[in-house]
Amino acid sequence: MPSATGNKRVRGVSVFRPFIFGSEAQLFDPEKKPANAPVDHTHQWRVFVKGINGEDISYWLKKVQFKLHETYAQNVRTIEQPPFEVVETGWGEFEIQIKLYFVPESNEKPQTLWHSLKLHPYGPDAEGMKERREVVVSQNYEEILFNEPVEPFYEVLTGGSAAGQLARGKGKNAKQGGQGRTAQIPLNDGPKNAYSRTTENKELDRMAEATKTVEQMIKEEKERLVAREKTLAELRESEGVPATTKKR
Ligand code: SLL
Repeated sequence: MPSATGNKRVRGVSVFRPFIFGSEAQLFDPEKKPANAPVDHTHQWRVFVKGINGEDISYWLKKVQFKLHETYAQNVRTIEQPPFEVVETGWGEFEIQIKLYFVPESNEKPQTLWHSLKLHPYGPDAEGMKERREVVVSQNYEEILFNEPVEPFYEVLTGGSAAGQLARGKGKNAKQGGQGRTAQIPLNDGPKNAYSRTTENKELDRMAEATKTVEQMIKEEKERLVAREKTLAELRESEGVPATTKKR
């Protein structure tokens, strides 16, 4: 059904939004097995869809439907607000269907992802990890690309400002995305982002320092000039030359 909020697309623009989806699982602590867990269950797990560094993604993601294995009662779980996750217990691994529903302004169809729930440690130290009952994390970084979003959604994505346009330029195939809703750079720098508000502030401090130095130099130069003019005036006076020459 077409959205009532507007269908005009922003031509030549793609906006992407990053997110993480995956699971975390842990073998029950033999002493602390949840009382309500069925006897054959061995693990506690969680499947989720979330923003990067805890970023709220609910401004573009409206709800998430997780489809669990049929062995689960009410195996279709719809989560309408963050955290978009299902916490469960179980004994076996299976494929989870994750369906992303976007906010109504988007006029976008839902998109489906698949995640393999991992309960058992894998990799070179699998045995050691099992021994230590380490949390088994299996997650993926993903980016959703909205090609030529409808205008109201574009507004939502970019925080209602044209600032997003500055991120990577406007025009055909321009891609926008990143941490926030605008082109604002991240707070701190890291291995993946050399530019942050911290580095920007440092740069501003350096510029303020440099400005101060330059102002001091100008002040000193002016003082020298005044002193020279004074000397010149004195010389002229001693030679009987008028200190100032009137323009005619
Ligand atoms: C397997 N193909 O055989 C998979 C199926 C099913 C997992 C795994 C608990 C269900 C319940 C549960 O862990 N199901 O008892 O509610 O490994």
